[in-house]
Amino acid sequence: METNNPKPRILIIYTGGTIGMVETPDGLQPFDFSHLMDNVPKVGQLGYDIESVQFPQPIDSSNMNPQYWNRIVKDIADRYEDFDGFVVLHGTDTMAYTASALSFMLRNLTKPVVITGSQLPIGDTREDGTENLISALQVAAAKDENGDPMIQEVVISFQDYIVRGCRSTKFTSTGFHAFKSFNYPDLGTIDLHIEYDRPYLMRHSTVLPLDPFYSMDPNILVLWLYPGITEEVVKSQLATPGIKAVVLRTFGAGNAPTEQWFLTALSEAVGRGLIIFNVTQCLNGGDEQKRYYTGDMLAKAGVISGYDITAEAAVTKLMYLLGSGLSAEEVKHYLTVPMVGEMTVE
Ligand code: ASN
Repeated sequence: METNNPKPRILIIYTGGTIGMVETPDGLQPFDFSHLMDNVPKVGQLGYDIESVQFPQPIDSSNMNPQYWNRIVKDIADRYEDFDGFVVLHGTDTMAYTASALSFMLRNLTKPVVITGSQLPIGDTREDGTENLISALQVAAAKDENGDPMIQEVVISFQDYIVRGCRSTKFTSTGFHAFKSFNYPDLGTIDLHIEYDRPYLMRHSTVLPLDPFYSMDPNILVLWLYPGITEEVVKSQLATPGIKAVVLRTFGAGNAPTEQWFLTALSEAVGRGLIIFNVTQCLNGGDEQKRYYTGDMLAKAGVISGYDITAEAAVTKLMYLLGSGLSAEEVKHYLTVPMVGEMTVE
């Protein structure tokens, strides 16, 4: 894993988002990342070997989808051996979904994949993009005392924090500190120095060849509960044609109404083969399906606990498992097992 080249080699993948925009006579436009040094000359001061690739049409991340994830995965897989680390520049709106998706799709990843973006365009007078980009490059280049990559997983590096990708959530649309990991400690802090919180970093006992995955199955439904939700709404959503799994956004410690029509609708859906995954609406904490009678009723109806998983990781984990050609029983089994550090099972 050590390289003879003393200069860190980093590949930047520019997908779009606010970060890559500059003011032009026609307003804010994405800039050409092959001219990165002209637009962000400070990057040159790092002294790294940097190459970049970009989406032909940079996107607002609200348009992110599994085809675009495939493209990012392919860009990394095709050049995996050529670089020490990868920086993905991405809009903030769906960054936590992409960070979660890539965590599952980049199987056997042992190099840093650092995702960042910004809240203000890099071309604005007052902006957060330059600092986020430089920090992300430094995180992607960091080595430990053995010469191994400090980061060996997908992370989001944003403003003052480095967080595990599959634990991240965008929690403010205006603040510069836009991402948080509510249920897992930060992996590092970015202030005068970049400090890593070693016990929480992903480490691998074996280094296997990267095994990219390209078959995410988007046939899932997110059902958000609220007091007063009607039988018609629940039943019609659970009858959505083609869906194979449901992320059920429940209350508190994984609770839901105990009205008979609701429990019957769920157990009938489970009986038809739908996989129902219980993910709390709370940002912090998680499901304890057995704690309250209301949660226990869900377990009895065949609903699987998501513990403290984020909604972003739940959605992408289901897409990954459903796309893997597993049996329903195998999918249900893997939902209860942390695969890439996405949840804590006591
Ligand atoms: N709408 C933008 C995006 O997600 C927001 C941003 O990047 N700050 O692409």
